[in-house]
Amino acid sequence: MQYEVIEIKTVQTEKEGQLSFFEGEKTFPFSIKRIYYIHHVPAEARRGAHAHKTLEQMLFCPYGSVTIFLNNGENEEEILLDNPNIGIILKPGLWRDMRWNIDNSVLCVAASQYYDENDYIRDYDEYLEYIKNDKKGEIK
Ligand code: T46
Repeated sequence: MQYEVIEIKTVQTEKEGQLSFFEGEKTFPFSIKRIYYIHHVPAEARRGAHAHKTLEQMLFCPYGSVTIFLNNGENEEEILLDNPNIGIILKPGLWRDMRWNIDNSVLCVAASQYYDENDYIRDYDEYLEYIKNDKKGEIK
């Protein structure tokens, strides 16, 4: 499946606590055009239910716990983001859902492109058709 779990560099600081950071193209396989974050979400809420045609993203959860469900039309995998030091890079073409496990968890996303609704596929049957054509090399 087209994703990668990465460890976000983290230092134990002299003052209490830890500090995590990432540095543009040193950390990412793409240059960041947009950052957004999702917050004030109650536990058990689900979001997502879409795929992206070209967008690459890095998701991380600096506070709380969010499960990411990935589906490539054949297999499903789930990744638990409950540690601020862990991120997940999602390649284009993956169907994703997110579930909030704890009230007010924050999901942050660094994205390779500006917001463009035309990049979304929000219908699952349309998604299956899209990846079928993609595999035949008809989409580029
Ligand atoms: C994704 C997951 C992880 C904007 O106006 N600008 C933006 O940059 C974004 C991301 C969204 N929006 C608008 C579009 C919708 O009217 O915000 C509204 C909610 O978006 P959506 O329902 O797509 O939110 P999620 O949480 O289902 O999905 C979001 C991202 O949209 C998506 O790219 O991969 O987080």
